Amino acid sequence: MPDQTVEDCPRHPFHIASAPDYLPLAQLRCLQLDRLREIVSRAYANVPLFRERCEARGVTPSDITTLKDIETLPFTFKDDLRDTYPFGLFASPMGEVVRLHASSGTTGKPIVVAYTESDLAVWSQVMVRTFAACGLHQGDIIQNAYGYGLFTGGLGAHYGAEALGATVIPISGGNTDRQIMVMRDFGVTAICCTPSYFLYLMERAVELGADLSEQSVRAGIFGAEPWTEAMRDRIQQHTGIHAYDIYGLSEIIGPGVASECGAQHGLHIFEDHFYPEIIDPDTGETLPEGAEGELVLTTLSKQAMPMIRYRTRDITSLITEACPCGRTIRRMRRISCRSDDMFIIRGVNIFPSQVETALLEVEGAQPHYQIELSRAHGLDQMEVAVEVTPEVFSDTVRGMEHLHQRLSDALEHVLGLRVTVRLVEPQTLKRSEGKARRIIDKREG
Ligand code: DLL
Repeated sequence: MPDQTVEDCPRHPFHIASAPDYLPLAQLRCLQLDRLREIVSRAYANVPLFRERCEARGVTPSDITTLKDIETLPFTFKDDLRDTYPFGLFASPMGEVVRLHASSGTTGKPIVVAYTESDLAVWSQVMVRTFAACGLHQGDIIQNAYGYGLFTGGLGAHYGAEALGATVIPISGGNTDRQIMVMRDFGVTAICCTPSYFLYLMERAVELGADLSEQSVRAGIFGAEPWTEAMRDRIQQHTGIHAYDIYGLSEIIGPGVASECGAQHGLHIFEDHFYPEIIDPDTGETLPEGAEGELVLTTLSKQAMPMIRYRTRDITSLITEACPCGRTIRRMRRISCRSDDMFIIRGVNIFPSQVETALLEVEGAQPHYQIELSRAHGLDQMEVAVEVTPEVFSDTVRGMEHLHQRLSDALEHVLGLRVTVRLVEPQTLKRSEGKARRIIDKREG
């Protein structure tokens, strides 16, 4: 193009690392099949548990000749990681493992995950693609408030931000007042943290007179816990930033499995590395594309710890239509819940995200809430504690009663049953610096 001038070139050229997001589908499927065959052979040769399970089913790596053949392979469960703790599923000798992370279980031992040098390179690349999909580029100043340490959030986002060419501030989680000072003084343009921690930052910023809507930050890269569209609306309206949803899990790599793009409608799965299936969580049957079920992921390139058909327990569905952004890799809907988080009250299945959606519809309620489950006389009880705004709190008793009524009605409408609502003063519920703890289950057994 001899006439091309510097002015004609995009200021932030298409990031080369994002190229696999746009592969023609036929090429992508061939790449996936090649990688699948290779990773299955690797796991079969090096991971005794996987080989035994394949043998029990009578399948060998050479039987995998199409992508659909993945359905003949055995699942891997979180308990497999616990049962083989700490290193039982590794497929590389320790001399090739250059990093370990761990995910703290609520009970007992954590699960341990491993990376070779090439795994770390893939991780950085998928994080570059995540940031690029969220509109970030060289020159951005990224405040990384995901926790550093054994949690994958901090270091995963860190190396991705550096590989993007952005400036990363490795502040980690917590120390909220300092976060706000840094955000303002360093001219931060994007922040990475859990959505619940960002809510806390928003609240504290107002108290400190550092309104985020007046600052340079334009994007939030939020993940590691479920959140709702209603929560996104709140965050975007109050701060003017774009709030993007990113998804990942330690067992697969950490953050960098899937990310929203500018369309903010579904998360693109980096499926040249992480092959998705949606199954019926009860029967294990593969569901037709578009149906909601449990996300199962296979790592197509992970060397140190290949995960074949890993049961994530996260509930979602794949979006079948093409995305306006032009990426060809498939999208999944935001994770509505983990199947483990669902609870049953008086025969009704309830997901915490339904509670959040209902609460945020009601003016006067804050996005700070907690669900408490208890058992009285053999019956399960559910109470939702929700903070009210300072205006409502200083209002008349009638005003509070009115809000109480509206919240009870909104919850009944969404959940299909009447639950107890407890209005609490602003700032009484514990704020999270990482993943929020929304449910306190006091039922024994
Ligand atoms: O949370 C990795 C991560 C770090 C993802 C930073 C995004 C950003 P784990 O601690 O192993 O890893 O927790 C994984 O968190 O199975 C989901 O249940 C949940 N989760 C992660 N991202 C989202 C999200 C990291 N965007 C578990 N929406 C997963 C809903 C999410 N749930």
